[in-house]
Amino acid sequence: MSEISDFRSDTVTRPTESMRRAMAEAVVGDDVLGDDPTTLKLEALAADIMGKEAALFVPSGTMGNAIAAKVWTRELEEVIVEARSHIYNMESTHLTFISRVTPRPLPSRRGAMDPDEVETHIRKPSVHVPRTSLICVESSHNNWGGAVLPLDNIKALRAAADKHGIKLHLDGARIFNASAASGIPVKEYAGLADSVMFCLSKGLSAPVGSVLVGPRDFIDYGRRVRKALGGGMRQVGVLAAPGIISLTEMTRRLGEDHARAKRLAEAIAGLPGVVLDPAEVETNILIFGLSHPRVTISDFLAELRKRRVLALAPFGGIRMVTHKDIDDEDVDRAVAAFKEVLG
Ligand code: TLP
Repeated sequence: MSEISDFRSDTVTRPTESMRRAMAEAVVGDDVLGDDPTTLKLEALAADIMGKEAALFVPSGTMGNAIAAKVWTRELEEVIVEARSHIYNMESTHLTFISRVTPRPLPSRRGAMDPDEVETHIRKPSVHVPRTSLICVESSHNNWGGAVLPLDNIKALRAAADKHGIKLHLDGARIFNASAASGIPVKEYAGLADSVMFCLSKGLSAPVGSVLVGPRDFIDYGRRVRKALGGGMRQVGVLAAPGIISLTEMTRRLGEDHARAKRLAEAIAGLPGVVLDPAEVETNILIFGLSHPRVTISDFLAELRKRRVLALAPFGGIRMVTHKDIDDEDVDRAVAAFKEVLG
């Protein structure tokens, strides 16, 4: 058990010992000049795992999504996003700020937008209306409590995109969690999208970094956009090295995090005030309501903190995330704290 049981996010994971060793020993060069061997190795590995032509190592998931949107769209265009998606809500409006396109948020069933509804919102350009050029999906879906998008839903959205000649981008920050939960290889998800962004620095425990994958010309132009955004990095092999370990060693342990999230959900679901259906916990994220006669959400988070349990409430619901640095005792500590505070 850690000193503090930090359930705020899987972004809090610390690099493993082998990652720290790999960082110290990484062979490096100037990646802006294209000769950092460790970064080239990470990008080749990522492209191969996802079944795409090329990959680009980026400092953050936000930058990866921002580059994808920028490359796939032009001004006077529109992008279909899911209403609770990270791209729409939590990335500081880069769609308008960088790509200068209009987001068109659509409702969904746990992240899965209705393909017919999506199709009715794909707009042909006219002097009055923008052209829709991109659909963005997210899996696993952060703000839908780690929900995994059904493969059939992505297939139907792919078909709609093809029918109208537009692109499909997958925010796969946690695509390895989706894959671990569904048993569907990441390559199969990636094969349905034109581009995928996935994060190394969440459940996969690398200290920094995400990867954008897609066709060669998309990545070539994306590399220029990354530079323009100030994301060209020099001896960045020291950060790519732990990313390689994320992909070769850390993906296979995600099921453990999912099992702990489930156990936590089952233990707290019946407690006074907790509004949670454990059946909806598919991966490593729990989001639940609190409706208690005495305890408000902010009091509750403060009481948890006193008991060395950290959680967040980003959109009114309480969010708890399991990850490598949460073990069974951390879960027990959290459950005990819940029982004490909620009575
Ligand atoms: N999400 C963060 C916070 O919600 C900001 C987290 O702690 O989970 N896509 C998805 C689905 C994400 O959850 C995140 C990060 C990102 C993109 C952006 O990644 P970063 O933080 O690397 O820019």
